[in-house]
Amino acid sequence: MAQLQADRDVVPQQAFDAIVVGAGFAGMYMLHRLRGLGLSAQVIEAGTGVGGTWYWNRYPGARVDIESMEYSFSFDPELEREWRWSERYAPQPELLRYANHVADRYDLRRDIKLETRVVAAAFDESANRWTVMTDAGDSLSARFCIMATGCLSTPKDLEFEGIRDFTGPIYKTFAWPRDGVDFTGQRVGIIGTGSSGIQTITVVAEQAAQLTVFQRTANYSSPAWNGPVTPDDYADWDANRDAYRAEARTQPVAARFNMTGDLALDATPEERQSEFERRWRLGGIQAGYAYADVGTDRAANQIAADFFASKIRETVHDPETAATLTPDTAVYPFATKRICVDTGYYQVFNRDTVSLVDIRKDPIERITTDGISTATRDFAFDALIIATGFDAMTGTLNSIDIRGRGGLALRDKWAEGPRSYLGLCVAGFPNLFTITGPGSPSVLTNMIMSIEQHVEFIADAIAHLDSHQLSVIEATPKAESEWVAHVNEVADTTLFPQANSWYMGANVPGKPRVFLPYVGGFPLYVEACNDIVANGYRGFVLATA
Ligand code: NA7
Repeated sequence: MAQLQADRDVVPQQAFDAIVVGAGFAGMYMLHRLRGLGLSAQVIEAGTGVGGTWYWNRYPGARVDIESMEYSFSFDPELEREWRWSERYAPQPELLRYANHVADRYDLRRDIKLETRVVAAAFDESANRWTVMTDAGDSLSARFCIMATGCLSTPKDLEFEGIRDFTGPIYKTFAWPRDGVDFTGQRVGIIGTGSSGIQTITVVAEQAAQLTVFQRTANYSSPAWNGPVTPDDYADWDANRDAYRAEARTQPVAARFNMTGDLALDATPEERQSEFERRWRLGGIQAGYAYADVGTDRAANQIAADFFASKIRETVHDPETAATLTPDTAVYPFATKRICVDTGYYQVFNRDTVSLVDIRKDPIERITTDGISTATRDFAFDALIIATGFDAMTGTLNSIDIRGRGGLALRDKWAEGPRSYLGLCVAGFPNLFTITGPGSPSVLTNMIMSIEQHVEFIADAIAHLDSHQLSVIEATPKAESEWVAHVNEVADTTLFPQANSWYMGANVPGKPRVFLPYVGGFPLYVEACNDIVANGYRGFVLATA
């Protein structure tokens, strides 16, 4: 804080109504809504372009795991009509083009400062303003500070001994070379079999002379059955758009997964098999959402796990490889780690050029000058790929020195895990908002729908303040505590806490083991937000300067 004050004395401040951190979908829509209120806003973005997740994650095979027509903005029917997705699950380059289209269409770029990272933000209690510092040495002042920093934007540290010794190239899925990489003829090793790893593996396996996959935990993955969006698909979408969007909002995941509430344990084995098969053929993560009790009841969960295991056995020719690729429900229950969506993942392991190493049985000891040494073997590679995931949901917020009342650091307040009201506001941090923050449905939903709902909540809250001559909104400690208790209570009714997942913060050594998103589902969450607003922003203190 002292440093901030000192810097503020020397650098003239630029003043805005709001500063938005991040120019992904959340930051861009936030800017658009703030402008709609007639407010001045500055977006600050570390990348050289807009797009957030889809700007950074350029690895081969990267694509969205919710159907693109649903994973796109709904706030402007004109935007929807003029943009046409080429594939059911759009690849990263197309998603990035969409982000750029949005930036151009709404003339957003003039208020987005690129290649600039926010390093600190402090609330000045005497002025009721935020001072935001960037790595370029700029000091900006605003009434509101809005974090649109994404849920998966800070990669995990590279945890391997000897990683600097490797003499060949090391490619990270979250920071892939812009011009791509050609692995033709190369011996390639890849560590990590989450979504990023799985999508990368399916593409690199087609090029590499030899691909070795180092798997710590087997993941569930289901086929996308990706393909072109046909004129008929669009005719249907255009005719039913409003109904489809409304239907998505009734679903816990905010996408049209047709979750019925039926229980696996109430169905006969034949009924279950037929329902799982039907959803498997629909593609994407639909099969994971066949029955409501899969996420809460161990026996129901095992039934779903067995169905997925049978699909792996059907696909992978070598029984030992199939067994290694099959998740063990004693390690984590089905779907308590995010189910991946793939295009030919398990089939890859039928290639002579692809091999699988189970590093639970044969742990990686170190990276060497020319490859990887496990407990029993030395592997030589021309290139390594790291796909070991992110410090999810809190990593980016904690990497910024955010100070609230009395100079309290957010990272200190969150030392035992994040505390937030609705995943949107933090007690002691007035006029700070976190879009899809911890404690909100966020990553358990169609992110774009959740982003829209948060942005609209924030814009409405600011408009409410302004129209009532108020200047400060702050969550009360009581409302925050009750929300945190509710988030945990709901999580504890599910099997989620039993997994060492990034949802639990358990993928990062030393990170508090807390379930990060809100698992109550999108409709219940929206109802809670609307009820809070209808009751005069219950749980918030609204005040004049
Ligand atoms: P994930 O899903 O966190 O996957 C990371 C993978 O890397 C996973 O298989 C991890 O195994 C593995 N991992 C992580 N650290 C290590 C170490 N130290 N040694 C070996 N293996 C390791 O990240 P992704 O980027 O793939 O996907 C993140 C989300 O982005 C995804 O869920 C979608 O929402 C999009 P583990 O399971 O921890 O044993």
